[in-house]
Amino acid sequence: MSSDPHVRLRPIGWSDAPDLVAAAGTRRVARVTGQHRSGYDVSEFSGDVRRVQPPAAWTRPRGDPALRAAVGDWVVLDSDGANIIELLPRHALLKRGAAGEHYRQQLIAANVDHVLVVCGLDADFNPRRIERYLLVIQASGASPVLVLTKVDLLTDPALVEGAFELLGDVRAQGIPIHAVNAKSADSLVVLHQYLGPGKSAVLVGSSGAGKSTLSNTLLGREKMKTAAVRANDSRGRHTTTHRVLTPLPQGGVLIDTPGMRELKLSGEEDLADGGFEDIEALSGMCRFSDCGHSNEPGCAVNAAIADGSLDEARYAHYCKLRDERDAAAVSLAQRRAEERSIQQAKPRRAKDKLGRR
Ligand SMILES: Nc1nc2c(ncn2[C@@H]2O[C@H](COP(=O)(O)OP(=O)(O)OP(=O)(O)O)[C@@H](O)[C@H]2O)c(=O)[nH]1
Ligand SMILES: [Mg+2]
Ligand SMILES: [Zn+2]
Repeated sequence: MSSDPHVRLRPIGWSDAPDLVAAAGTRRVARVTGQHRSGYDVSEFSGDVRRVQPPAAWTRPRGDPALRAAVGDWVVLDSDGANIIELLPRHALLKRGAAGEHYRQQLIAANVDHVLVVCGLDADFNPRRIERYLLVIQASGASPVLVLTKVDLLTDPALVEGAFELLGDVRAQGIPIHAVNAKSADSLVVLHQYLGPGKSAVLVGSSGAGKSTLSNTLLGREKMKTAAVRANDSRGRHTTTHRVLTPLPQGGVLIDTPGMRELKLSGEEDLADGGFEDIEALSGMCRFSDCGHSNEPGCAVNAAIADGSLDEARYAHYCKLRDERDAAAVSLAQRRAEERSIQQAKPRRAKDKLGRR
């Protein structure tokens, strides 16, 4: 037997992070590659897939979803390899607010080093949506990379330049941007710096952006199904329906995800770190500390809009994101308080029952 218990995990992205190694010990470790109603898919080595069952606590409807495994997580299995018994510590977690009446968070991927935001250079191109993605990624602990696909469809190079110009704020944050043809392996060589042994990346973006096409080209085989977008508006058909983690031939892993209709903020985003540092700083320079930036005298925000140093549309977008983040943060706090009171009520209820006997 090998003296290195994690040798088979390295090709599926094991990073030898000290806290992970310490928590795993010599137990049976696997990586979550898929999540289904009937259980989790996990791999103990490259090419392996096994359907396992989660601990009972994870199947209860309430409770913090971040305490359950997501695709990309490392978990400890029981000795038969049939059940997950523990979730190992993670270094990054990408999540969003889930659509629906009640506030919930949805986990997108865990333990990723890079989040590749995939956006087509067709009607999918939308700088405001990209800014929203970057804000959500900022809270994840992973680094964002912007991948603009379908560059081969643009016959005029000026159009590509125009797209880069519209992403000035993104570039100013130092976020890398690559324009690629997702169907060409040569074109994707620029992405190899984010992939490789010990590294994990996830692809996010709207349906039809080319996430699965990109996955297949990097994999060198047609593992993922792809489908043509609608001609009139470049919208995809939600071809990918589950998140899937796949080891790459050059090492490391890539997670493909279903196209997102809407990316709601989770409430944990920091606007200053998420690309709006300048606006947050300006707000601090107004004469009144509680300035609403409407008609107050000495308002630094209005002054910046007036002298053209702050784009009004960008400011409006910032306000929208800030209000959404604040509302989500209130819901998140309420949700956590409810969960705490349920947790605290449990032992009391058990005691009541014992007392009645
Ligand atoms: N010409 C060209 N076509 C591309 C490129 N990337 C993707 N496509 C095409 O765009 C369509 C949608 O690609 P998919 O890979 O299925 O998109 P997706 O992001 O996985 O979509 P969902 O699974 O629905 O979220 C397919 O017809 C691809 O062939 C590209 O860089 N160039
Ligand atoms: Mg897809
Ligand atoms: Zn002000």
